[in-house]
Amino acid sequence: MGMATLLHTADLHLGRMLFGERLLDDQIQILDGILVEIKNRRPDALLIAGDVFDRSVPPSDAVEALDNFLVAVVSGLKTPVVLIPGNHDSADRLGFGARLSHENLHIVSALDRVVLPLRITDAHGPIDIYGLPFLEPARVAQFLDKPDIKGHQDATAAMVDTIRQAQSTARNVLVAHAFVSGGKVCDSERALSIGGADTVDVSAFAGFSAVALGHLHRPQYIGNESVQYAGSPMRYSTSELGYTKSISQIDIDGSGSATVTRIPLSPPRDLVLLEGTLEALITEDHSANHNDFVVARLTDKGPVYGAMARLRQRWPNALHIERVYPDVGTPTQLTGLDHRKQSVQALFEIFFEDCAGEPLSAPERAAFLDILSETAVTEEGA
Ligand SMILES: [Mn+2]
Repeated sequence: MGMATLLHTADLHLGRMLFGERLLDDQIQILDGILVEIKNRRPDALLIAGDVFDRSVPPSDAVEALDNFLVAVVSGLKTPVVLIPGNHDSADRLGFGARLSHENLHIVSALDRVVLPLRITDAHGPIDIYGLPFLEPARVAQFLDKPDIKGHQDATAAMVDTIRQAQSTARNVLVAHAFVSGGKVCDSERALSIGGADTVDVSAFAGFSAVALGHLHRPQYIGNESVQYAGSPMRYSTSELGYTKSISQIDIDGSGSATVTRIPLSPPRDLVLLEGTLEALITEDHSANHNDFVVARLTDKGPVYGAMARLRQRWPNALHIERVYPDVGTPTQLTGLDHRKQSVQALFEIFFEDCAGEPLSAPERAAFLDILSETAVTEEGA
């Protein structure tokens, strides 16, 4: 007993849109859910590991949402917060007021502040929590005056070294935003660098009681429990289905070893993928909730008229429709066949069968010939 408890979240992406839909109201409800967990669990600190906003210049209502949340946590619940920028954030903008931070709001956005920890104390003594903002290797090279620093691996190893040199207590925690080798990616993370290696080996983080990471949107451990991603609190793409979103509770004992518990979050509207014909999606039973964000993968053949309007009668928050086209293999080879000697109808029948995976039906052929004869008349008249 007498352990220190930290709550860890990341990748809030406040202000994000999903298929054109604003998510901020849902994000605010998620933040309210996190507040409830803080109220119930009384952690020694809340760690927010970057990608607080979705864009470097966030919309003003997203800024207001973060402001309200921080006031509720820091002033309302008297819980200290450690906050770092991720690759989606502007470090300079997120660092507004950072130098005025007191012990209860600890924003680490500038490189010269990484050596300044937030200190918490439990029955066994102090624990220092360091923040490492998302690193631009070129800025780190300049800051440390080490021009040989090129990639994320070098930059991270060098900055963590400066933290190690500053350490003054046995138990230390690091909050960082990085792509650690071996992590599982999804579609809603933005690459950290164009070309070049953007991953960091987990060994760069050795020696901390716990490393609270942001960047990857799926909650996951890297190697062992002490190095882990909390994941995003909401699904931001259809590549993030099939598991529960959560925040992490990190408990640190007197010897400095960490145990992690995932606390599930329930989104007000979940993102679901439904596959079937439009008729089946509208009429049959589905496990999705009426208000969920639905991405429909339609298996209908041929055109479907007014699909979104009809889908929204059953699923008012349907966001997007995808079409599944049959896998028809390789196209018919016209080798040995002089296309100039083929009739338009014969060529179209080959084309249609290649696309649709089945030959023209009699009514389809009749419709095609109707259109063809109209076109021929128009062309002669031109
Ligand atoms: Mn992110």
